[in-house]
Amino acid sequence: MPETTTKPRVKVKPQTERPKLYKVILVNDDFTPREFVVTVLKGEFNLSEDQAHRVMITAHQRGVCVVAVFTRDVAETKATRATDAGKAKGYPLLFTTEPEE
Ligand code: TYC
Repeated sequence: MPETTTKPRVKVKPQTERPKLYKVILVNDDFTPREFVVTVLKGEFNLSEDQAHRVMITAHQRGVCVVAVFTRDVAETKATRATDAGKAKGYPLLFTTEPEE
């Protein structure tokens, strides 16, 4: 009689769970100069002049624009630093964060 072996039916959780990602969102306002928004986008998010200009114009026309996605800590730190850069100049420039679905 051949011996039978049974495999244990155990689901193994993947060892490397992907961290949840967060969007950094640029919010339009009526006061911050366009060129300043572009400067902040380039400085804090390493966007090129062209990318920064497109993001700024999209927020200007539609109200908001996703700048980039990061892990939670990085997204919150960058959004805070970018918002503070506007505050330091007396502008109401606002960056928020939101979890990705
Ligand atoms: N709406 C601003 C202006 O006309 C420019 C601007 C664009 C401000 C995008 C904020 O997120 C923003 N000066």
